[in-house]
Amino acid sequence: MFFENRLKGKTALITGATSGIGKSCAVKFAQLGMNVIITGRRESILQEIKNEVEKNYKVEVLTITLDVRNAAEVKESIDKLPEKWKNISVLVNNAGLALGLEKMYCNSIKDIDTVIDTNVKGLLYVTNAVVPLMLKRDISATIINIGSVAGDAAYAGGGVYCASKAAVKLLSDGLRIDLVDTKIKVTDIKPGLVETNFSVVRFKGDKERADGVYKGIKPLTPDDVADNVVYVANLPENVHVAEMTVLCQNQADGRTLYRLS
Ligand code: NDP
Ligand code: 8X3
Repeated sequence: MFFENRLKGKTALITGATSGIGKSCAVKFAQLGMNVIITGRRESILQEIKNEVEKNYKVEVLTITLDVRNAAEVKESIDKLPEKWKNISVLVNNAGLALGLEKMYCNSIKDIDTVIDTNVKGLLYVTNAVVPLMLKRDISATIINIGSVAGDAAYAGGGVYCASKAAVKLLSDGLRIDLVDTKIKVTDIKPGLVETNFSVVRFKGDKERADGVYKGIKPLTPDDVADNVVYVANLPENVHVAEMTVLCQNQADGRTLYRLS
């Protein structure tokens, strides 16, 4: 290990831990000896991950089945955490999605609501439930929001998703300002293309179309992003990374890619 492990014995809460980046974060935190609260909508998958992680690492895993769009459910789940699980040092706001790639004025209202409610309002609901716990305990803590390079500039058909990730950037900045007199740090991690279930969800189960997104490039893996999440969470108290852009090889920004044929 090339760094001092400052995370052992601490607790992380990760939203959207049933898949992709969130799941990798849970496993990597556990590898470093953190107890993890994993959340998502799919209860059976959360349970499978808990079993796998607890079998492989000497940590405890708590599962919470929740939809981040449901403000009351989020608040109640956090409020009723057993006391020892309320000592959250790291919050990873990761749950999120894109739906479709058609022109913005062709997006269904349902899809627009789902993306904004999950990526923007869900992040706020979870953050607002967890920050008071951190403040009450006066602990050094890190909130890591998973934004995206999609939030830097819009691309065709991505307007709603891009706007939601631009909101993640500004919510991260605003929270960092509001917490400047505390021991809580806020980081917006902005990945480029990561091969997860993201594109399958975006294209509503069309796996062939989803695979096409990553054709001719070597995309990031969820573990690559999780490595950076762990790096940020593990930094010494005095080091505050505001924003981190993580791209794959041959990606220059959210819109510029060089595909090998
Ligand atoms: P996945 O589809 O693999 O994972 C998404 C996760 O979000 C799942 O665990 C899903 O859990 C959860 N989720 C979705 N909606 C909700 C909801 N309403 N309530 C609770 N959990 C929810 O995709 P990724 O791992 O790629 O995505 C993770 C984050 O990374 C997202 O915010 C995405 O925008 C961002 N990102 C992804 C990039 C990529 O190229 N893949 C690049 C940049 C950013 P469940 O279905 O069980 O509820
Ligand atoms: C996900 C990356 O380029 O598909 O945020 O929007 S992209």
